[in-house]
Amino acid sequence: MSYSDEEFFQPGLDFDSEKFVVVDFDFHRNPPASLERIYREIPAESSIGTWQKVHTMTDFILKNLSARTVYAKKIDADFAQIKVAYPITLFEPNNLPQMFSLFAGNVYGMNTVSYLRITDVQIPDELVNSYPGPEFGVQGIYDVLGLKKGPILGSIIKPKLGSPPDIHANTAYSTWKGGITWIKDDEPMTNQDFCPFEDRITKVLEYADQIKSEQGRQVIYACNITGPIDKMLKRAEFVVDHGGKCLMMDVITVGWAGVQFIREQGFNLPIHAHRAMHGAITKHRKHGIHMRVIAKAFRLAGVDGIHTGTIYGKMGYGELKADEEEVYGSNEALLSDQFGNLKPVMPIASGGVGVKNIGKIINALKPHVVITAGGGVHGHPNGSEAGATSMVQAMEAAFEDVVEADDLLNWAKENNKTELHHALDTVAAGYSS
Ligand code: CAP
Ligand code: MG
Repeated sequence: MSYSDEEFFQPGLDFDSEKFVVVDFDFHRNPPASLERIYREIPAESSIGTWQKVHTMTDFILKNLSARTVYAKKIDADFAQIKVAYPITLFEPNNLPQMFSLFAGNVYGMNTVSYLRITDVQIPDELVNSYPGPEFGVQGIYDVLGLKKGPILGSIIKPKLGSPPDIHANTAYSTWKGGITWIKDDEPMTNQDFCPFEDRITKVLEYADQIKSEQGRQVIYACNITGPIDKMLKRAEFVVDHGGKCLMMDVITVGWAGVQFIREQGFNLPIHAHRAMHGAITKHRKHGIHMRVIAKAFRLAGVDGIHTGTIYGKMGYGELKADEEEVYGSNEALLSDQFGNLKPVMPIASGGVGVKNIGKIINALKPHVVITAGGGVHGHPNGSEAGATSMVQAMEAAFEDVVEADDLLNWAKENNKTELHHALDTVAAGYSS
């Protein structure tokens, strides 16, 4: 029988967790394949094996390099959960593409599984520490901003695309003026004819300097450098040369190698990781890769903040328990102090954030979180500055445990928070499906 070698299936094996990467898989079989066959096939096909014994296999390889299922739990006739231990020697240090080609590669294509989902990964410190990890991390971000802790309020320039550089920059200025600290380009905004990168960056950074002199506070503009690696390199250099304080990349579409490359150029700027397209990988409950695994991977690569969801916004499963599990699980992966010597990464909460739900988001995710709102700021009837101030006021209310919409309206009236009052009165101040 294919995959018959006992090495691939050793439930209860006593192994040194410092010498093995352990991957948690959920899988649904594709009949007639049996669960028992797949207990062996997944470790075999994601390490040294294939469907047929080969004359070139040696005992040494089989005994020392085979991945092995060390735990298997049958949930029902078609669904099982397994843990597969991979000898650390299978992994090239500091190489994310190879890591995912190994345990998240061919196994997804096998015709014996109908669904396959990686739900977690445990990586020994020896391998974790072969990666650079974040240069700044949570504390480094606070240091750049001169803050003791979060939450940090942010915004995304809207419309998502289309504004020319001067409008884009002026929107950023108004939003900072209203009290927001962290401004980012939207994920598909890179270097289009309607808003050339260098013109946009220059104009926005001029306003960042103006805010610093007017308000005496450091603000952040996360400049989206997303693109082919040579273009990202030039764009990052441009941001550095013009006094920028933060680089942004769409890390899923840029890819493991692109992120590792930019991180290892040593630009000495925080990296804001947008996760556009993650839903194609993380969203299906039976198939794909849990966001906490993606979060761990980009912590290895060395981003300083990454989007992981809001629980209460427009992204996610639209089911509270599932959204809590995903966001809390991902943020724990980012903030855990049990991840080699790597610094913690700042969770970024975005998507459908408005004055009506930011209080719940703050209470769920504080203190270490950047919360960014696009529509929730720029949809304010009195403009972006008022929208920004309404978000600041909603955060003040949350610190006084005033979170629910009706209480917020009374609080706004009693405390003469007109921008929040208007936001609550006149706009859908928080996404609802
Ligand atoms: C939010 C946003 C964010 C996504 C990211 C957008 O805008 O700018 O990119 O929400 O989602 O383009 O939709 P709004 P996630 O504030 O107007 O919703 O953080 O889940 O990856
Ligand atoms: Mg966006």
